[in-house]
Amino acid sequence: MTINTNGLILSQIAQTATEAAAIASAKLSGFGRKNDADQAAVDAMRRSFQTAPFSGKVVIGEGEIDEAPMLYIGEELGAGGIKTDIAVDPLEGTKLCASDAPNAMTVVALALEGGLLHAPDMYMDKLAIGPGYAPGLIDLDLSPTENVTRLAKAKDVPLSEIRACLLDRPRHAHIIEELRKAGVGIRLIPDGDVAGVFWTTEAFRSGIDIYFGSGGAPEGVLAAAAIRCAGGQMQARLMPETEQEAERARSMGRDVHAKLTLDDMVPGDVVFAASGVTHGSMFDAVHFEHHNAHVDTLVWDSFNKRKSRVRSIWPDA
Ligand code: VTB
Repeated sequence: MTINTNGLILSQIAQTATEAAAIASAKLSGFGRKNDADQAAVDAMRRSFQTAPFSGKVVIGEGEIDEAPMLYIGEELGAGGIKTDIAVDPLEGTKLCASDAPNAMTVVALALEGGLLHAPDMYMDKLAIGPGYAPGLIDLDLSPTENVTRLAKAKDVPLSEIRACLLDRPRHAHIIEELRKAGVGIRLIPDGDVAGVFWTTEAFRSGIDIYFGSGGAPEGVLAAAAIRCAGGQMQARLMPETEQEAERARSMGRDVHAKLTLDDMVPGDVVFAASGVTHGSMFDAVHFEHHNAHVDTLVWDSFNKRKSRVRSIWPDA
């Protein structure tokens, strides 16, 4: 067994960052203060990156430098070491956390420099399934009916045993209607499509086989990191809504209408880590007991093809 030390180092850095952010935001779960919960996650994550043994640069973060003082795109972090691209969603589902609703989590993806698509902040259409299927099984250019029919056939189950996940938004009404007609079950989520896509990587645990619909492009790249690690399939397409957004996509070297493959979004090896904040389909909530914080984390390291589920206990949290 050859061990890739970059994968090991980045796994540790990613895990520490998602755990620190999860503990900080969990202290504010259920208090109706989504901005405070988000800020706590951002502060904790940034602090953990500052002392980490790498030379990191944020490529997907809280926004441009003029709109986000911390973890902004281009911010350089770390105590020196491997040149790393950082993608973060310090608190995915700020509203979920504020109302102590299920599935708020903290997310980090780390790749060597150039290993992650610098996705502009706009909508992205997403389609994803987990591992174990023949390459090319699903396609964004096929109808939802065709995609679920192919999936059911490949899984050797009736359509009624397929579960699809979508963000609960009026813009998805036509997909929902079509999937209902096709006869698959649907989980509509109020927020958090990184989790929605990520769930397909462990359908046996989450109950979700396929993810459909549009959400944030940065969230799409983070989710693509998980799909890549898991050996699943994902396609996406940027959805600029204004000429300004289209121009922004072009200026970042993006063909606005191109179908993005997993290799376009995550061209290199990557580490994906996520920790649960509130309880949910993949994680337990952070649990505080006798000043200790118990945190549930999943770390995936494609450098070493290693997946770890970790339950850490942090003292004096
Ligand atoms: C999306 C999704 C995120 O917020 O950005 C969504 O990718 C906002 O979408 O996971 P709407 O504009 O439709 O509200 C999340 O759900 C949570 O940050």
